[in-house]
Amino acid sequence: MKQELYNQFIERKNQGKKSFTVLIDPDKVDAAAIEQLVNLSTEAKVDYFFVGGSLVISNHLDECIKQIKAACDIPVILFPGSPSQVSRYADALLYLSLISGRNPELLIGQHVVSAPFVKKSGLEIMPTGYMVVDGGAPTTVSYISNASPIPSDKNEIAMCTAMAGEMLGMKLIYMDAGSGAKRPITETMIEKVASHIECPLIVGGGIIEPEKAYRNCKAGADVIVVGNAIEKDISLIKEMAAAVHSVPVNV
Ligand code: 1GP
Repeated sequence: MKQELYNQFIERKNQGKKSFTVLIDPDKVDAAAIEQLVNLSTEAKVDYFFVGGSLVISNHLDECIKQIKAACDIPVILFPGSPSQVSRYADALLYLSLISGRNPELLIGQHVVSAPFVKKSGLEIMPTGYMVVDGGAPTTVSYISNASPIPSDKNEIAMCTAMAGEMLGMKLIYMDAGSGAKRPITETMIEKVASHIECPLIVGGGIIEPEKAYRNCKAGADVIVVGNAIEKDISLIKEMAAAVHSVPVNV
């Protein structure tokens, strides 16, 4: 199986380099918006695009990705809310298992059904332990997943969940307070999780200030994901990327 992008994640982690990711929800962008996002992201040296959403209603996922790929070299990684969100035009796929929930469909069920189709896509597959943490309001992901999030102050539960995910073979851990969360994940929880796993840690959900992105990285996040805040104010791309990239390398 392909490991190109994953190796880049590991290399960056080993070098102590933090990465900034812009989340693009295909339902919320048209061609003009994609062009603007790509231009600003290239200027700001954004490291990755995640493309996906809990619900993708429109059917222009392929077109959206083709447009991004034609306009820049920033890798496009699918962040699918359902097995239908697979596009062979992307570079890789976060193969998410909702390890914080107890809904067997999202732990393994949907994977079984879509496995031949996913394999055939030829995409680089990144096995990801997906952990939803309570963000202070019901988000689309918590409703759709029909699974309770980890309470925001239960750092030990988060830590044990991430450890179990890694020992089960997950190559990435993604802690998400959900898109548009009122409260992003605390630095104490990030620190607790990061200090007990070796694989790269992705953190997202409700991050609206560059300072918070910076503090999350200092606490141990390797990749910061921002969607909503950028949809509201596109100029944040530059500030967010600069904040994440300004975290000192801990050699
Ligand atoms: C959601 O982690 C992502 O799955 C990003 O969240 O849209 O709140 O930035 P926001």
